[in-house]
Amino acid sequence: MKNDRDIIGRRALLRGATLGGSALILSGCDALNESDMFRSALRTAETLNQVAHRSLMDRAALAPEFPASDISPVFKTNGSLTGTSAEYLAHVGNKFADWTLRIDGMVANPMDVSLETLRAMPSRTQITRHDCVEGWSAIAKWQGTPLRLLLQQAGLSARAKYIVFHCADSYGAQPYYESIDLIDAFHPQTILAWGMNGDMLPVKYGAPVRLRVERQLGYKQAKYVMRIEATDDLTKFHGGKGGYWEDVGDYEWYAGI
Ligand SMILES: Nc1nc2c(c(=O)[nH]1)N[C@H]1C(S)=C(S)[C@@H](COP(=O)(O)O)O[C@H]1N2
Ligand SMILES: [Mo]
Repeated sequence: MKNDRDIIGRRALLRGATLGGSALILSGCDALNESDMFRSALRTAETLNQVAHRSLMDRAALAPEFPASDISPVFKTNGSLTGTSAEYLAHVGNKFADWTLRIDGMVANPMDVSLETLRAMPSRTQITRHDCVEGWSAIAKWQGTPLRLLLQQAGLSARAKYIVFHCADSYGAQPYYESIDLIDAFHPQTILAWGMNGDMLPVKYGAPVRLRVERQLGYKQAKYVMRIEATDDLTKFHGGKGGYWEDVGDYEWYAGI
């Protein structure tokens, strides 16, 4: 291939001879590349690639974490303050002793995981800021099981695209639910939190487990998670937009911050 440069050189020279000196600045090495349209399409594709790459890198970035001194003395609550299903209320009465988290859908091994098992798994602790679209923020320390560990144990199907979180509360008439894509599902800060500020997660904050998906807004942080379902199609759930507020309030499905 050492001749390429010579060939290009000769072509450019030939062009130079017929089109004038300006043709010499073309660095094309084949007929296609000599077309302006092709070259500008290539440039666009390159830019798009860079944008895609940059946004993927951005999706992988960590949310800021804070020192313990920044933990908010009062953490506001919003939405449901308890699960509402009869099953959930029975679990509260029983201190979640025989509560289990269902993991199913597009997985090889559907599982029911007890709170004790969840708490015995490797966990992550993070002090992060929760941002609600209604205009308030609060910082808390969350401890929980990385979602990716559960998905790996359950044998997530290669065809799955989204993870749906089914909650134990209805807010108004509709059951609360949320969903995320696999980038967020495998993000290191995406945990099923069972601890808050060093204590067991209180009921008003979503006991026994809530989702923390730290790169997104408050309404994605599903409380009272009872079931995690892997799927390739969000349109089949409830209003079809992938979450309670997405369906009811026309909120964005991807609520990145
Ligand atoms: N199951 C469930 N999860 C939910 C909600 C809810 O009503 N039900 N509200 C959401 C909204 S809008 C916010 S801001 C946060 C509030 O969490 P907090 O009560 O712990 O502050 O939970 C989110 N997750
Ligand atoms: Mo919110």
